[in-house]
Amino acid sequence: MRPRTPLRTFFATAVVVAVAALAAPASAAVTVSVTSMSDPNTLPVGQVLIADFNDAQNPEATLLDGFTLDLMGSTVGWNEGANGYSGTLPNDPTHYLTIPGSASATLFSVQGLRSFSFYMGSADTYNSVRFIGANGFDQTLNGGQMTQGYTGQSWNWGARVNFDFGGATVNQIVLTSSGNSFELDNLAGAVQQAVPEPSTWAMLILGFGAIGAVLRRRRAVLTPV
Ligand SMILES: [Ca+2]
Ligand SMILES: [Ca+2]
Repeated sequence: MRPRTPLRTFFATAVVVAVAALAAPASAAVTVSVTSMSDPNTLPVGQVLIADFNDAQNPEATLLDGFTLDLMGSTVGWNEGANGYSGTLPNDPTHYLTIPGSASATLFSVQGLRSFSFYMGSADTYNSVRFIGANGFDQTLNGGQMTQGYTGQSWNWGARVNFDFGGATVNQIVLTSSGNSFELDNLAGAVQQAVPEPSTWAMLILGFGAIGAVLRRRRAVLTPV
């Protein structure tokens, strides 16, 4: 058996990674976890902040790179807790997102997300979140499905709600409410690492093969017989 040179090991690893990238799960399930009364600024391990809504004048522009947000009837920074339709978020004195009845907000991710979370208050039965991703992934969670059954609407209840996509990649998240209101802040997520397209992998693998052939030929020339 030929010794495994570093180049051959790298080539074998590249093939394994390429196969894993092509085998994305088509029907993974969303797993929900809820951390009640958490600090609004504490994020799950591996996630980064996407939006904090603290710039109430320009919330659709103050996002992590690679994300866009459409606020369709939703509001940011309007007298939270005193406008007649927003509840307050405990331990969170900053501006946050309010989705009133019949409104929505949609977050788009260029690279996609492996998981997503937000800090939420005053949980209602009529709040919902829909996750849309690659390979037909499309799942919606309503009311208590997001909050492990709690829909008591208390302004003293606050929690970080975390969604794991079970290996799927989600590019679009639609937050909606059919009543007043869905209140949330500090959107966060684990961004999918950039994976080359299959055609790029083919070029890379062909390139590795060419380099290997050159090295073998050079070794054959240099090795005394
Ligand atoms: Ca905020
Ligand atoms: Ca609410």
